[in-house]
Order: sequence, then structure tokens, then C-alpha cells
Amino acid sequence: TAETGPTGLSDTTLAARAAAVLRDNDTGALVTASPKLYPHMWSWDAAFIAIGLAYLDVGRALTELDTLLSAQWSDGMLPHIVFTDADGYFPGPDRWGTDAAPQRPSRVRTSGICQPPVHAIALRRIVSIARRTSRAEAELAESFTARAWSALYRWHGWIARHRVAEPCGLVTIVHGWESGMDNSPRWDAPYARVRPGPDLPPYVRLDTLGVDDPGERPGDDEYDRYLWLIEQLRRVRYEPTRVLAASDFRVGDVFSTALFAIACDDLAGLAEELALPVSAEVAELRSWAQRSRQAVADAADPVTGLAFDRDLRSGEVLRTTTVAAFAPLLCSALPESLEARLLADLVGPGWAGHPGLVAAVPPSVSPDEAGFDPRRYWRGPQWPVVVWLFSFALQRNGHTSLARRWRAEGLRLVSDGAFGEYYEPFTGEPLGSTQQSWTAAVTLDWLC
Ligand code: 9YW
Repeated sequence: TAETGPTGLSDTTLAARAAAVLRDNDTGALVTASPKLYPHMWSWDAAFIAIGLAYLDVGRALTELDTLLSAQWSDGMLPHIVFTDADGYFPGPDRWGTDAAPQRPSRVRTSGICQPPVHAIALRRIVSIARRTSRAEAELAESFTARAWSALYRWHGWIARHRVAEPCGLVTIVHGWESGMDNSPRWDAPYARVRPGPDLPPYVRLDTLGVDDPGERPGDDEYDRYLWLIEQLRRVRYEPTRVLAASDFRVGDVFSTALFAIACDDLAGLAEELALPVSAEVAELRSWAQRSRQAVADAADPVTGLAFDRDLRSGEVLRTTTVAAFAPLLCSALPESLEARLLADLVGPGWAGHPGLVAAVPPSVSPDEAGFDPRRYWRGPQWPVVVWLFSFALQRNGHTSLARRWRAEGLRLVSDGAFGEYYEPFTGEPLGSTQQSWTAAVTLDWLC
């Protein structure tokens, strides 16, 4: 189209550049999360990347999911990183020590934890993109779904069996990395209780070398804790029945719980659409969805609707407000009037409507919060992929004009064509990595 974004790039040029990012980061079987900083496959990135790829080539999108599924552990877990042979990222497979875990996949090396379960959401989106594209691509996507469905069901079953906390029903994470929001202030209190032991093996960080300013990344103290948790998990060989007790970090994550709810419904929905002979499994998925939605509702403040994580070691409700506290909006967990109030808060001056934002989309932390840091990772910057999740969910849940507005504002955020990992909210400067694959992928979804 002839439309142009704020920096003058036409939609067509922006889409072409986004496609080029995915092509340039493509190793053949997987698209790396970014060229320099993250030269491997990350689990939830792969799901978003597959959606973007579907606009270019449905078959290639399905390959992306296939690559991730071929790294599935025998117990059902989808690992958070599937390693390529590239150097340059720490902690690599040796530090994870997953070779000693009997459940690991035999042909690829992976990390030993997981990330938010957005894969069924992606697959359902890809099927619908394929149906709009051509009959041949629709058939390809549908037959892939029939083949891959049980692997995704096993992944969801692993979460339901090993990671749903009693009695609150929240999805449990044993490392901040499992939330995908590594150094979010959500995790400050639980991380304060993680005390790295003297036997933490020494290490050298590589992530700070890949960015212009180390201040855009988590601090060294935080990294010590991240590495200490890996040490604890590795010592129990990532055995799912032992990691909960082994980890000093055990938290019920509202955002992952909301995503699990919609992913369970999407996986069930796919089976129904394709009439797969899995009715007992579909009933289970619906009950996991229901349980998770209820857990998010229970975690919500009855007056504001904001939902809070829970530290499962101390029992404490973690009343730190970040963008994740709006999780009820993702999965329609709340009664209508409370949802309206929560939504008004998210579009209001504390969040997406904050005066001075370059793009009117929610930052990871409100600029009004004491610890807001506009440049540091999950502590303030805007993340296109999070904006995508909210605009996608709002669209589905009937808030179509707001969804359209956030799509337009999301495009404003990425309109410079750098495809930043995250953005400084008041200047629009891309931070962290550039040419970040999932940013390119959500851009394609917004444009196409
Ligand atoms: C790291 C790849 C990953 C994302 C995470 C994000 C970051 C990796 O990058 O973590 O080593 O810090 O926090 O959500 O999947 O894009």
C-alpha cells in the first residue's frame, strides 16, 4: 500500500525488511532469535517467528514448529533453548549440563527449562493464515496439525502434571527465564531469596558484549542468581518431579497461566475443527483452560482487576505491578465490569496513554512506578511481542477498535525498520539486539 509510517517507510518496505530479517536469520531448519546476541532457537520466539514465516511460506513456518517439537524431551517438556552450533551465547549447552538428563532429546542439545506455552496459539494462527492463502497451503497446515497435535498435547500435559500449583492453579516457574521476562521487577522479591552458593562455578557473561550499553541488560548480581538456579536444577538432572523442591525460585506466574489457558483452548479448538479422534484429550484441555482462567481470576485484585504472581516458597502475593498484571485481559478471566476497569487502566495515563510515549502501547513497567527504567530490558522498555499478544487477545475478545489502534501504534514502534528487541518508550530508540526475529514476525502479522 502507499501508507507510510512515522519515519517514512511505506508498509510495503517495512514488510519487505521484516521478511529479510527472517530470511537472514534463517539457518534452514530454524530462525535464530537474533543474529548476534541470540544465535539459537528460543521456544516462545519460535512460535511468534512461525506466525511471521507463515506470511512468506506456510511450509517454512511449519518446519519451524517441527524443529522445536523435534527437541521435545521424552517427558513432554519443550525446552526454552534449542542450541545451534554457534558460539557467542552464554550459558551454552555445557553449562546447562543437560546431556546428563535421561529425558533429553537424543539428536539436539537444549537448555533444561521451558518458556511460556504459546505454541498452540501460533499453530492455530498459522492454520488460519494458510486457509486464507491457498487450498494447498491449508492442506499442508492441516495435515501438519494432525501430525503434531499429540506432541503439543504432551507438552500441555507436562505443564498440567508438573507445573500447576495446588491449590492456586497458577502455572509454576522455577527460573525467571521461564517467564520470558527475565529481570522483570515481578521477580525481585523471589530473587532476593536466591543466595548463590560459594560453589557457583565461575563464568564469563557474553550477553553484555552484544549490546551497545551493558545498562540495557540485567546486572551481574542478577546473572549470579540465574546461574545459581541452573546449578540447582542441573544437580537434579532437570527431573520434573524434583525441580520444584530443588529450586530456590518457585513462583506462580499469572502471565504464563493466562497464556496456558488460551493455548489449551486453541489446541482443543484445532482438534475439533479437524475432527481429530481425541475427544477425551480435548475435554482435558478444556478443563485445564478453565482451571487456569479461574486461577488468573483468583489472582486478580477484586477492585482493580490487576492479577499478581505468587511466591510459592513463601506464600506471599507479589504485588508488583508490571504489564503482566494485565494478564486477565489475555484470557477473559474477569466479569465484564472489572475487565472494563482493568482495560481503562491499561489505556490510561499510567500505561499506554502516558504522555510522552512515542507509541501509545503499554511499556513493560509503568513510568509512574518507582523502579521504572526506560532502557533496561524488562524494567521499562516497550516490547513489540507483548504488544502483539495484547492486541491479538483484544481482537479475539471483541475489543476490536482498541486492537486496531494498538496494531497501528505497534507499527509506529517498529517503523524505523531496525526491529529492535525492545524500545525506549520516550524516544523510540531500539535497544538490545536489532534484527530481532520475533519483532520482525509480529510486524509481518500486523501488516499482512
Ligand atoms: C537471555 C530470545 C529471548 C526471549 C526472552 C528474553 C531474552 C534471553 O531473549 O532472554 O539470555 O536473556 O527475555 O523472553 O525469549 O529472544
